[in-house]
Amino acid sequence: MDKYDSGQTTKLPTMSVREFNFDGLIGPTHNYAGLSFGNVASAAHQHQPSSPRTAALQGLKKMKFMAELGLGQAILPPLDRPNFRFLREIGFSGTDKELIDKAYSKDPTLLAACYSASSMWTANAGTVSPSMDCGDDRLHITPANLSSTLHRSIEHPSTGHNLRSIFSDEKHFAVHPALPSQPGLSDEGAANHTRLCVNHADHGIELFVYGTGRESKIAPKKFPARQTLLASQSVARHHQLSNDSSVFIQQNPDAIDAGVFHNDVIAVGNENVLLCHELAFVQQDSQLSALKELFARKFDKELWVIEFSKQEIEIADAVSSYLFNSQLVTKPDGKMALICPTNCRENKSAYQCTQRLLKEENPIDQIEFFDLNQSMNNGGGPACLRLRVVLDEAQQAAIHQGVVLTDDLYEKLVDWVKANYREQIAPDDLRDPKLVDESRRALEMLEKLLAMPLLDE
Ligand code: SUG
Repeated sequence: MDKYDSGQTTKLPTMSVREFNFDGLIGPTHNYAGLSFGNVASAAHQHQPSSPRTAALQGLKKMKFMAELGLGQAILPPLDRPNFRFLREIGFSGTDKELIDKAYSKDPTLLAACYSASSMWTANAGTVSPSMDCGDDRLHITPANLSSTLHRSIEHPSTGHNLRSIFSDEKHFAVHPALPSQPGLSDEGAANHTRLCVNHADHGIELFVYGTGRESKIAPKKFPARQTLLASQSVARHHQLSNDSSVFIQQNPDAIDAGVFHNDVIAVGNENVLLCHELAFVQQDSQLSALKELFARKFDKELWVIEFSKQEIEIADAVSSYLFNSQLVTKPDGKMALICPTNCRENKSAYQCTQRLLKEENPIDQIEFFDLNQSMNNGGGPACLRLRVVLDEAQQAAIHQGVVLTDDLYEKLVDWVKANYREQIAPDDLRDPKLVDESRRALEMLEKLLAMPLLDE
C-alpha cells in the first residue's frame, strides 16, 4: 500500500470531473422561531430578531470565495415562502391576512413553520451519489423527507421540483421522490452522508450515518434521532450503490443528546480524509478500523482519519463552534482547504484544533474563517449551507446553467438581496401581510435572474 508522503498528498486534479457546491441562497423570510427540537442554537435564538439581508450576503460572500478558490459553485434557490398551501392543507382558509391571523392565533409556530427559510441548509436538501458510484452510471439524488420537524417536512415537494429543474436531463441524472414521510423512514439527506474516495473522479465508498434503526437498542434519550437506518438503506438502494461500497454506521446517541442533531456537526470527510470527534460514532474504534480496511482493500490507498479527543475539544465546544461543520474541499492544486465559521476562531479549543491540522502532516494547507452568524444562530454552519455534487464534464454542461455562480450572477444576486430583503425581521413581523408581497416580488425577480420557475402557485 502507498504510504503518505508529500508527493502522495498532492494529487493532480482530473479536470473533467469537479465537485460543485450547491449553496442555499438564504431566503427573504429568514427568522429565528426556535422550531428545531434538539438543535441548541435554534432554541437559544428563538424569537430574537434576524437579519435576512445580512444572512443572504454572508452566504453569498462564502460562495464567491469558493468560486475564486477554483471550485465549482452553484446555488439552490430559496423556496416560495410563506407556504400558505401548507396552512390550507391543515384546514385554514381565507385571504392571506385571514390565514396569517387564524394560524397565529391558533399556534404561532404554525405560522412560523410556513415562513421558515430553512431550505437554506441544502446539506439537507437530499442525498447525492455521483455517477461513478451508481449502477446505471447516472448521478442519483433523493430529496430528503425531513419528516422529523414540521417546518422542514414541508420542504421536499418544492426542493424536489427545483432539483428536477436543475438536473432535468434523464440521460445523466435521476432525481427520485423523497422517501415516504413517516418516522421509520426519517431522512435528512447529505448531512448524514459522506463520500470517501481517492479522487472525486473515482468510484467511492458512501458512508451513511444513522441515528437509530428499527432493531437497534441504541437510541438517544433526550433529543430525536433524525436519520434512520432504513432511510439510509433505502436511499442506497435507489441510488444502485453496490453493497461493498456502502457503509452504515450509527451515530453516538450521547452526541445527539448533546446537540449533534446531524452527523455533519461532528464529522466531515473529503476524498481520502475523514475528520471527526472521538465521540462521533457507536463503537468508533472498530467501525473506523473496518472503514480503513475497506478503503485500503478497494483502493490500495490509506484513508486518512483525523480524530480529535474530548480533551482537545469537548462536544459542547464542537457544537457551539461547529468545527466539524466546516467545509473540507480539494483545491485545484490537489491540496485541501477547511472553511470554518468564525466561531472556530473565537473558541479556544476549536482554534487549537485548526492549528493542529495546519501543523501536522496531512493534505490540509489552508484554513479560512467566514462570518456566517445569521445561519449559525439557527444551527447551520458552512457545511450545512451546501450540497456537494460531483459532476463530469458532460454533466456540468447538462445542468441548468442559470444557477452556476459566475461573477456576473454574484453581482446581480447581491443587488437583488439589497433591493428586496429586510434589514430585520422580529417575530411579530411574520404577521405583516406586506412581508408576503415583498417575498413574492423578490422570488418573481429571482425567477428571471436564474431563468427557472420558483413560485408555487
Ligand atoms: O434542521 N435549523 C436547521 C439547521 C440545519 C443544519 N443542517 C445541517 N446540520 N446540515 C435544522 O435544525 C431552525 C429554524 C428555526 O428555529 O427557526 C432550523 O430549522
